Amino acid sequence: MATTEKLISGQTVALHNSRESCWIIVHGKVYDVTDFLDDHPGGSRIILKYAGKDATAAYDPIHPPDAITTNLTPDKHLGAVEPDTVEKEEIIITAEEIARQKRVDSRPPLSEILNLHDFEAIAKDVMHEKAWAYYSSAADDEITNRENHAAFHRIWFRPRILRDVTQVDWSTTILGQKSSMPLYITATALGKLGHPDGELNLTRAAAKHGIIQMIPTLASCSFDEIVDAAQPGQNQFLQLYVNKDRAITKRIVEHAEERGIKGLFITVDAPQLGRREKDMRQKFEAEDPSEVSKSGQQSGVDRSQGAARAISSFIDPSLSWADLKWFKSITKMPLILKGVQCWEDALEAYDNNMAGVVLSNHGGRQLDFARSGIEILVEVVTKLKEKRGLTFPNEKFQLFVDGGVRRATDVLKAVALGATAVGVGRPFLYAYSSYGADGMDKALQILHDEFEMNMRLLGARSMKEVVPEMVDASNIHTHIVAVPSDNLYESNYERLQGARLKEL
Ligand code: 173
Repeated sequence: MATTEKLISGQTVALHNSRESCWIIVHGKVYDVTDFLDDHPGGSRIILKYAGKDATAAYDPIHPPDAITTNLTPDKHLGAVEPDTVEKEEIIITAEEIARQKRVDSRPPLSEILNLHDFEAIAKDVMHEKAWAYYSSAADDEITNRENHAAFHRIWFRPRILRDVTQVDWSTTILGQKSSMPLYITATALGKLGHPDGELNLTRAAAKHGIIQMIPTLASCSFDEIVDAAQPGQNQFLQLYVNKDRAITKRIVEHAEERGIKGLFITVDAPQLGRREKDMRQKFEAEDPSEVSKSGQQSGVDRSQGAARAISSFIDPSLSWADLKWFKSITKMPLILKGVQCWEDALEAYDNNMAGVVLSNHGGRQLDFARSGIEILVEVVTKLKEKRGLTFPNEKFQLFVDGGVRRATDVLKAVALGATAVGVGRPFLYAYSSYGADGMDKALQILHDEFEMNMRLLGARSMKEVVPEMVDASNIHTHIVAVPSDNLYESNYERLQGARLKEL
């Protein structure tokens, strides 16, 4: 049934530009958000900035397209804006933005990008400052963030020789689904901060390269957009933040199952979001200083908490083991706990009939000094063998690791130690944030090339041949040598100078 939508002129919208009556335009539709102002998780000020105006450009990176329609009752959907009646905002291009554009134009060609670290280096220079701060930030002193990568340096290879490695095959099966590599794209929020196509860059590259994408609860694109963008036969997982309102969670889970999602990864390491100070400082400095009182307190909502904290208040901190039965009752999808950090909880997950666990500290963004996933893997494999006689990799109870992965060798170390696959998050964000879809394509090609070479050099012709005897992880629990330097200390104190020659 065709409905004739009410047309409203841009001039009329512009009259509703105050706290008393606040209308905004998003994707050509007019909404009355007056009563919603104080409920907006990101605070009212940011909405009021766009009162009477088109807010689409600011709205898009932070919200899935349907966030506004699902949060406002139908009576607040006022109609469509009459085309060409909205006064164009004067776009002020700052000196900073001009400088950034120059850096974008100076990117080396993709052919010169040799590894995943290269994307990170370029992304740091070409991304919008806030986007970089959000993606790259981690909790507190960022010790765990660095440890995630450093921990792989404590594992060394014991390659085998003379095995005819003409043919090598690094494909595998993850939760019963084929994958061209023993890795998957893990969930990361707010994909459009880095590129206007957001998570769809990941969906498309995953299709091309035959790997699985985990769709985040807090994607910038809507869940359906991401599923619709998949090719026939392409498999996707879903990461789930459990809502305080379980009816909402139930709807999400049932819908995901209907749409063919092959695994539900329930995030269990974020009952409260960690303090990512780089992100917080960014947002704080971006505020209008005149709004900050002498005590440093701002009026109303505390906006100094960064992007993620602002939109995470729906996550249920009361989630507990007792809830797992309920999840079992509402879905047949394999259930995986994402964010397990010790063998005791891995064992509990196994005893609760989970299909697996992700040994992860959330990219170092939650509890600082949490151990790396790869370190946890070693104790989980040992203890689950001891307590339940399990051997790994194990089809019935799969172990995944994420955090710090930058090379195929990192992945191979995890597989050798018993992981089915590893999750890769930030490196893919950096790949598409710096070079769009082509960057993501290149990142996966680099990994394929690294796998091919490293499988040959290891003497493993298939994933089955990547075995514990191929690695020496005897130092994995030793943190003494790997605690990274203390950034704050080093920037506050000057280095002592040694003896120097007099000026000549
Ligand atoms: O790590 C994150 O930033 C994250 O998981 C998150 C959680 C809630 C809202 C936005 C991001």
